[in-house]
Amino acid sequence: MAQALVRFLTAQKTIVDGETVPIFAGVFAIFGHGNVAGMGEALYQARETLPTYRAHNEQSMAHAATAYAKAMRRRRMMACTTSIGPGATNLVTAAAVAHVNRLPLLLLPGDVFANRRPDPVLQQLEDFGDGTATPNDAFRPVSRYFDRITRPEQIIPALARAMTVLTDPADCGPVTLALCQDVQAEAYDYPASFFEERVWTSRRPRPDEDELAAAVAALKAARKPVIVTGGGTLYSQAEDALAAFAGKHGIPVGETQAGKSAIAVDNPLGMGAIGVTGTAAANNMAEEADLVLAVGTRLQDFTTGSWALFKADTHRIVGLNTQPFDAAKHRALPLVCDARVGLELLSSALGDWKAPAEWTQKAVSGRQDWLKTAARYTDASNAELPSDAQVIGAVQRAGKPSDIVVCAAGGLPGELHKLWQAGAPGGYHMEYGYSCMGYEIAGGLGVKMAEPDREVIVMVGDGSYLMANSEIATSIMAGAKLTIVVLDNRGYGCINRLQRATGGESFNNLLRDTRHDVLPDIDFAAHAASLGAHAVKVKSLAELEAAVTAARGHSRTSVVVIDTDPLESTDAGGAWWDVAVPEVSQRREVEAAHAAYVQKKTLQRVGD
Ligand SMILES: Cc1ncc(C[n+]2csc(CCOP(=O)(O)OP(=O)(O)O)c2C)c(N)n1
Ligand SMILES: [Mg+2]
Repeated sequence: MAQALVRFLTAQKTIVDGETVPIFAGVFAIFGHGNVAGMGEALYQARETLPTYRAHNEQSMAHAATAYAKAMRRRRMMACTTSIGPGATNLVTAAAVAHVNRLPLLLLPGDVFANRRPDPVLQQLEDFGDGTATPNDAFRPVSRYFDRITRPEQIIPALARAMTVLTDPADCGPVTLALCQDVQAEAYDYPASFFEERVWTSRRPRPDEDELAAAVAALKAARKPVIVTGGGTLYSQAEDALAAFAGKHGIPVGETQAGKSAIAVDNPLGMGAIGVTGTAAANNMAEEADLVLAVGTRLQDFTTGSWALFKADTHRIVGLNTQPFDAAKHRALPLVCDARVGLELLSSALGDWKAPAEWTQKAVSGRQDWLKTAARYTDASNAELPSDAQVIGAVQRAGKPSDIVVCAAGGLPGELHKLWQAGAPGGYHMEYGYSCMGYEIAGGLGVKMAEPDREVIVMVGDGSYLMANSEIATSIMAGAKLTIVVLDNRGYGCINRLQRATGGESFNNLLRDTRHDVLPDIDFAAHAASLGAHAVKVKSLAELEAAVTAARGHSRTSVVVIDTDPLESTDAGGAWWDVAVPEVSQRREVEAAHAAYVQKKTLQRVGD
């Protein structure tokens, strides 16, 4: 069965830039008794056509596979196979990342013996009341499609179903096929048709005529329209259509975390980031907007300012999305279709219609003001303990337009969202659906595998680095060179700031505020060097710029470490975010924060 499964995977193709290529670029594998004999032997046989990569941590390897698919704009993907038990459940968090971010990922964890003869095997949990339950049931809520293969012929319908989910623009997400150990090793006479080559191409659904007409009418009635562009625009490769649409109709564009880099940094209507970590340019327009054209976005709370950002009573949302669930969120007028097709059809139906000139002009000048403001935060400085923003400025000055920055959690995502200037589409790779600490380095590996000719710069806090760094060694093994900038502010800086902002005492976030016998003084450069990386600790922003420039010349992964200020963040721009503050506390600071919170909640739209 495992051999048939692998042979099936090698026969699945897609077309990228006119060339037919395997849709599965490879398999990440960590073997154990749950997969080494079955899947291991199958992957060995196929090693020339379907490369197998050995990683160091199952969660991390699945992050790498997810990042690969995101960087490939969902056109190609990878599979991950693990043993039973801990190897399998180590994948669950990564499955959630792919699920939230709507990214294709094929997970093939080992599972218990279907014949149950040797039960309980090593690492098998026993449920006293349910003979069918295994730890792999934990994948159910974090898989778009979950199946347990208990007979060899079940892979025939299961893999067909898996492929439709993995390649569907609306349903796309992780597929988990839990492979019972004995069944992996069983023989079955599969039909030859099962192994025939199949080419999967991206579907571009066209809109319903009535929905299109309603969206056109809503836009034509708008006086203050804005566009919010999300990851869907990039997956649809609709960035040219978006720029043409915005330009022709004079509509400013705000980008979500997943959507950033779709609009060129010098586009006068590119307002940059929108929402909680948005620019003042984007958020000022959003506050007044009477129509929000939401393209390819899930409208998560960071985008909508927890539903307090769009302040105009009359505002209306048009939800242009391949997924009806997203398209109709918050009473939006749904326009269910592909982003590129939808924008093109909307534009031709709108004809010469343009937003009022003073609205467009307001956007253009708001953008210029913001760029001046942002530069104040990112400019070179001699600061002894620089801010994240100043580090971003230095990395950016050492960068090239083709670079890809990778990040996921901590204070950096907010700072990068506001301040990073993405030089080209796909140049900003942020996992901010699940914002999973530990994604950064592993994700960088996957991005580099997808884009070997572009420089991949991972920006990561000390906390995320410590949570997952072992794929530095994998990146060196795989020749997938990364430049990793570690911002060491000695703790969970952003959560400490959030704690303070919600009235809390600094507690259990920065290392100095923890219960400890010895305050750790971690030598990140020595750690990274021990994994095989070029590693250097720099003492100033100027040294950082030089080290990032030097890293370009290295063929091996580099780690550059800099101490940063845990208390500083960019106070310009931004919007309110709903984080619940206790109603009752013995601390006056919490009571004050709660009173302010209650005030802010009055701005939140209920029922929209
Ligand atoms: C796996 C995981 N655990 C916990 C969190 C909650 N969390 C978000 S940011 C953060 C701190 C990150 O610390 P660091 O990487 O040093 O970045 P900093 O906040 O200092 O910028 C925590 C604990 C998370 N996002 N992911
Ligand atoms: Mg930190």
